[in-house]
Amino acid sequence: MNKRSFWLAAVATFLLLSGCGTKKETEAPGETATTPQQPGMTIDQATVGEITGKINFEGEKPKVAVVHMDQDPVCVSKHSAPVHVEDGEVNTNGTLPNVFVYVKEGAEKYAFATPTTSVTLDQDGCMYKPHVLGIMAGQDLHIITTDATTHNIHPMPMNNREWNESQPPGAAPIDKTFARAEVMIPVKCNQHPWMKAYLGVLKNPFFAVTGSDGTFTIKGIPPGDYTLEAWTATFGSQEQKLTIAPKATQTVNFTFKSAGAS
Ligand SMILES: [Cu+2]
Repeated sequence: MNKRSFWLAAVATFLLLSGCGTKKETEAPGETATTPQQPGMTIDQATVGEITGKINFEGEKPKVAVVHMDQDPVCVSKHSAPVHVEDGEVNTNGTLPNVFVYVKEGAEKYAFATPTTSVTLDQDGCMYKPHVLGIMAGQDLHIITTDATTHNIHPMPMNNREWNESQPPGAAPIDKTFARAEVMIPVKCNQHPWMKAYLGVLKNPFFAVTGSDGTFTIKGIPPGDYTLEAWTATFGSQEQKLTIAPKATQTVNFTFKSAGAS
């Protein structure tokens, strides 16, 4: 190697190394494992505001199928009325339940401690309760069963470790964590093909799931610019940008349409 090519190689090596360093610092949120102790801005609780809104639905309501549990009499015996598929369900007031609404962008600069409380996923009547739930990366997911039959919980992540575990009647709860942000992780039961849940894993605590009135409220958000996403299992996802002023309540509504509606 002559002197010139030595220096070229040295410069190239330096550029390569410094390039790698820059990439790491600008890594998109959700791509790295959670480190609760990572530095970040603390939130001034005196200035926080909130986002509230409603998830509306326009068009013809889809007909939701009845769940057939005949393969397991234990499941059937827990229900006195027909059970309907929860995906595609529309509330009587024309809003959507089970919508995961969350701050997708804008909260990355803050430090959030991993909650010490757990989030419970129950298996009751061979249905997951709740159907859609939010949890923070690293937070405990506490899985319980009140059914006299064996379930096999099987989350199917793209960005976290996949696993499946059996839980026979009377078994101890199963506790799990998800290291990385991921919206959404579908959960199925390997024993009962109709059982479905969705898990939204975030690095921030700014999320909510709509219920039978289709509304949501997310509190404790510092003033700033954000992207809010509303995720649905059936009708796609929508985003809106918004600005929260100090101590302000910002209303953000979404409208989803049935397939075929314009
Ligand atoms: Cu099951």
